[in-house]
Amino acid sequence: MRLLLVMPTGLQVGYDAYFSSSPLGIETLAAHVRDCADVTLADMRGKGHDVEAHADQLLANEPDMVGVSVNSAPHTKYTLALAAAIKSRRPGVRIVLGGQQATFLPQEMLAPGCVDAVVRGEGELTLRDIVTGGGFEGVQGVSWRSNGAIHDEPDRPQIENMDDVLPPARDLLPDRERYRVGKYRVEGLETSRGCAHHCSFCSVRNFHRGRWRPKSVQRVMREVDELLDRCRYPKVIYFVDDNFSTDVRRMEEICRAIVERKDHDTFFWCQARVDALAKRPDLVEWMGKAHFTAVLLGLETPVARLLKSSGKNISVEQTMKTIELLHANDIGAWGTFTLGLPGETLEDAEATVEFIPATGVDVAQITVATPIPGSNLYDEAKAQGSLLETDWDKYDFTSPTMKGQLPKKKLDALMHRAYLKVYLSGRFLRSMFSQRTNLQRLRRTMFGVFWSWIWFLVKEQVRGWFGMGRKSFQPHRRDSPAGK
Ligand code: B12
Ligand code: SF4
Repeated sequence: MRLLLVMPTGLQVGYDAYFSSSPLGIETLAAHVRDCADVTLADMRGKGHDVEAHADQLLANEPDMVGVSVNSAPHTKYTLALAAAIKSRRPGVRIVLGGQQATFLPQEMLAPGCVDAVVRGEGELTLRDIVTGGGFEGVQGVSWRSNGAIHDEPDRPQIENMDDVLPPARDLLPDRERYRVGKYRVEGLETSRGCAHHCSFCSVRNFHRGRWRPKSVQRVMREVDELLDRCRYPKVIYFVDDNFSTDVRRMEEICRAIVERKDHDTFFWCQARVDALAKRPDLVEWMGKAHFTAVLLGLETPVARLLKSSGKNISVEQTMKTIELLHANDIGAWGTFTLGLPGETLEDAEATVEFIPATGVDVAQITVATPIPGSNLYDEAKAQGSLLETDWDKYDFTSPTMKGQLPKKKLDALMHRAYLKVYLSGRFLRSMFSQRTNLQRLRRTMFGVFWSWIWFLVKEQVRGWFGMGRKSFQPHRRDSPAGK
């Protein structure tokens, strides 16, 4: 079987322009089926939005099956339009979707009739069963469509031993130079799956059924070594785990193991929680020694009421303490902040905007609370009838999508004010002239990213004036796809 796995693009004002990490999902899936299928990978991010041209390009190798990773809301409409374009050219090609967004919306993905199956949850074993068995019927974890009817097979048990997950087939996407943040080459590495916390706006907990499953330290280090030795020294290894600090003892072991690998000049990034780091100065010291240079922290808002109601359950004290510890070890703090949480008043939003520069973060990323499928926020907003938007292209994480959120113009103004305060501050500007520390280098990189974002906004504005604003993908409806 010729299997093509695709990472789609989306319309969001998002990362694609400045932070593109390799598509670990399809690379990992490929590793699990390459012995029983002829697998190729295609990463469509940053390649425009012409689905018709993309369909021609993707069909050039004559695949029998196309699998698309619908990991985030803004990929949805592009993917469905691409599926329709593929089916109109080659009705016999089977199309399978997977990823976070597809998992929680199988009916919506299958209803238009261009997609044959959705793989729910992690896909390694399910895709292998599909490829070796040649069909969808009876395969655990699949929702599939036949003659207009949708069938949901039972859930598949999760992989128990995470060491059984094979390293991603990075060799199938040989152009690694394109995976970078600013000027740095990036390689993603997954050391665990899931998170035990309950943040209302996050889908990770439900996707991984409330469990956190780690790979062993030895297994993680084998992959680190492979990247350091064989992948021409990525400048940044980004541990993509949603919460790398779930088990702080394991985290320290990984840091110690990295310190033992002296012969490299790679930086490490991860995502962690401030309640875990604030009480472990010794661990943050190990992180510094291991050359961690950025830690992504969900800081959200300083408003205690909202931190509680969103289930984040951290405190401003933990935030300030963690950033102080990180800075003391020359590690950058990448703060993500949220406007528009349910119950937020204008005063609360203003407080968040003031808080962002006051934290001293080295990267600020502000999003508007968005009810993504799989999150409690989505279920509640749906139950309360407070979803404003059903167009997935509007789920761009900078726009209001729920009743009660501030209008787009006001949210934009608040975000821009905070960004300007952070990125035009004295410490950022000073980092332009000195590049001695990791903090200065990170700020300099992010300053460049900030300007590419400003440039993007200016271009959008100008396109808007000339009526050339972003177009939404048109929904495609085919009640009975050929070949069914
Ligand atoms: C690393 C990461 C990124 C990286 C790289 C993204 C990438 N696509 O590789 C960066 C920083 C660039 C990024 C950006 C964004 N991200 Co992101 N990201 C993640 C993160 C933390 C890990 C993804 C990962 O590599 N996992 C490891 C691999 C092995 O797992 P996987 O991709 O899930 O694939 C498995 C299954 O999903 C399934 N599967 C996936 N695809 C397919 C396809 C087929 C055919 C099959 C059968 C199975 C299958 O099988 C795979 C193996 O088990 C996830 C959270 C998470 N835990 O998934 C968020 C997450 C996917 N991102 C999210 C968001 C919102 C974004 C942004 C939109 C943020 C923004 N404001 O712009 C952008 C989108 C940019 C883009 N075009 O991708 C959300 C999506 C929620 C949603 N429903 O919309 C998530 C779920 C985090 C969250 N809960 O908020 N992201
Ligand atoms: S936002 Fe982070 S801490 Fe909260 S549930 Fe999601 S992964 Fe866990």
